[in-house]
Amino acid sequence: MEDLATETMSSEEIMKMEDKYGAHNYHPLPVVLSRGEGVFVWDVEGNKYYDFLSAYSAINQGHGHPKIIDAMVAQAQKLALTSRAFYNDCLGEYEKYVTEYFGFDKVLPMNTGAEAVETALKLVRKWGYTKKGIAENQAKIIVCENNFHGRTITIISASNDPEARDDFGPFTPGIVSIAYNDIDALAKELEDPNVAGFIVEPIQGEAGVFVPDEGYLPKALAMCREKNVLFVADEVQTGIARTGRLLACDHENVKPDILILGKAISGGVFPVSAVLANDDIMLVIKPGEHGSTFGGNPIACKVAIAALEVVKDEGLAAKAESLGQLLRDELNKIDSGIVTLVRGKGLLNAIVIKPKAGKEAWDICVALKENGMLAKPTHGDIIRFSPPLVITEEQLLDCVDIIKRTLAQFE
Ligand code: IF1
Repeated sequence: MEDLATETMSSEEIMKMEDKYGAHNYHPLPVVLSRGEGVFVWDVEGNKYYDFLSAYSAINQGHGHPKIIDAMVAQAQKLALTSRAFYNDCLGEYEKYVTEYFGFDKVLPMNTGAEAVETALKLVRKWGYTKKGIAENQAKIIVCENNFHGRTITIISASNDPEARDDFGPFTPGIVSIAYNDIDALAKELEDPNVAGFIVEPIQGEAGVFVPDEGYLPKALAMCREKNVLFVADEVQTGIARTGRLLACDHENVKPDILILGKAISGGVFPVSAVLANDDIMLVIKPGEHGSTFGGNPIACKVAIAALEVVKDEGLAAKAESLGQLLRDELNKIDSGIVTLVRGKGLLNAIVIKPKAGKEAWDICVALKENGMLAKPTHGDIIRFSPPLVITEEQLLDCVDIIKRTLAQFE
């Protein structure tokens, strides 16, 4: 077996090794990271970068937060996994903590965002049949166009993105897609008595940080309540203080029937996701009807408690609110012929790029990397800017300067 030690391998060699041995299901930016601390990451050659992606808002608390790492290491050395075949001394403590933290009766612990979304979809259907009285196998769930809820077969059945769907059919039935931010489209579909739930991202991240009109979410919630349809908020990306409030739904005091969390609920150090709901919904799932090997494992429980404590202790929601406003103000001052739009909420932001001389968002991200900052394009012409929420004002302004200098290279 050839020596696979990567300590002395170059970025180039490591990228080649991944290409040879790994599935080609991603097209990463050409940078090989080996260390992270706070808002910074370093590549194998020792180059330092600002992380302006935060693993798609999973690292809101910054890389290697000591409180979270210590919680993970301590529990790992004690008891890592029991499965749910037995009780353990971490899960109940975590369940109490997280349900009180977000204001719901119960939590169903899972691992990835997609698993939590699938869990929510199963809850909606089961509630539809056993509580709303929908006829067997007739339950419908309303989703929004240009959504991103994960990559399982049922979730891509709800997607209108050809890249997500092509050649993965046949698809799960019972899903109706409507335009995002279109309250009339929702009203029309809610006339169908077989609708059990409406799942929505309070801000559509992957679509390019689409913030819906003021009032859209509260109206949607009211209409769902009137039609006895469950309102499900997918806050996997927008939750955990990212948009300037603990939850993006909090901006307009929208309390979903089912709340889906993931990513930064663990500070990005361990896969943790969660579905929260009150008893009248959560208790429709009986013992043995749903779960997962690692769901609610002791390490996940301790890591999530620590990660959520950091959010409160360090006032990360307020920081995201003020620094996000500063970032948008500064980006809007940049006089650039290739930036057509700046949008976002809190520290979930994006710029829309008008390709010029054959250069597009990808080329700008490669240039940003050369200038010491990592960001990733989405859908060709959008660059997402979502640094860890622990970034300081000075560091943020330094990043604005990097963005300015980089954009100037393409004028
Ligand atoms: C990748 C996108 C973002 C999510 C929402 C559920 C999930 C996600 C709102 C599923 C996950 C991640 C997946 C990640 C890239 C990233 C992403 F570009 F894919 F669309 F953030 F916008 N709901 N989003 O954003 O959670 O199963 O991944 O834990 O697939 O590379 P997951």
